[in-house]
Amino acid sequence: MRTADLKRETKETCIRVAIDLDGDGKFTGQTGIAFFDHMLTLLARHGGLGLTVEAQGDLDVECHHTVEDTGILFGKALAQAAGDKAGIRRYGHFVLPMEEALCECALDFCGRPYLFFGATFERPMIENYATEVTEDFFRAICNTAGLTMHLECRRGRNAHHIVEGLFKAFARALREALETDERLGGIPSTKGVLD
Ligand SMILES: [Mn+2]
Repeated sequence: MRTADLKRETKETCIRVAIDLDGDGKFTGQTGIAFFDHMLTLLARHGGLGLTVEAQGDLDVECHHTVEDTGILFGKALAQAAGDKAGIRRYGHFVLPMEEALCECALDFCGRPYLFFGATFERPMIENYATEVTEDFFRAICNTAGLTMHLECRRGRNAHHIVEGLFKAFARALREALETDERLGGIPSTKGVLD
């Protein structure tokens, strides 16, 4: 079973993330940020994940702690559920059109954290979601999951489309990287270990 169920509590947030890498594409839970829930819903759907996120954060301060801490825990859960990564493809790549926005994600589930993030937003807020925390969310995932990732928006106008395109491109690339490929066999590294 490629699953994990983690909880993290600080003075700023209390979050539970449960993940099933071979899940039914369903998201359950809530974060108090409707647009972020919308993103997590499509992350589960396009990532082929079972995903539960129950987050209670200091939204009276702003959304940053809640979104970033969810990323920290999502990344930890991802790493735990993937285990030693035996038999997975390891790499994933997707170029995703979302109307006028074109987003690209290339990732390597190699154990080493790195993020290049290339997207800017004309609109700072989508309701109570600050578009700038999109980078913080994905950076937190890369740091705790040990993902090397290049995530960018080649072009786009509407902030909703750009953020959604980034989440969907990540979801599809992640799904590919997590798929098993028996021809690769064992740990997909000539080094013999992915950490
Ligand atoms: Mn949408």
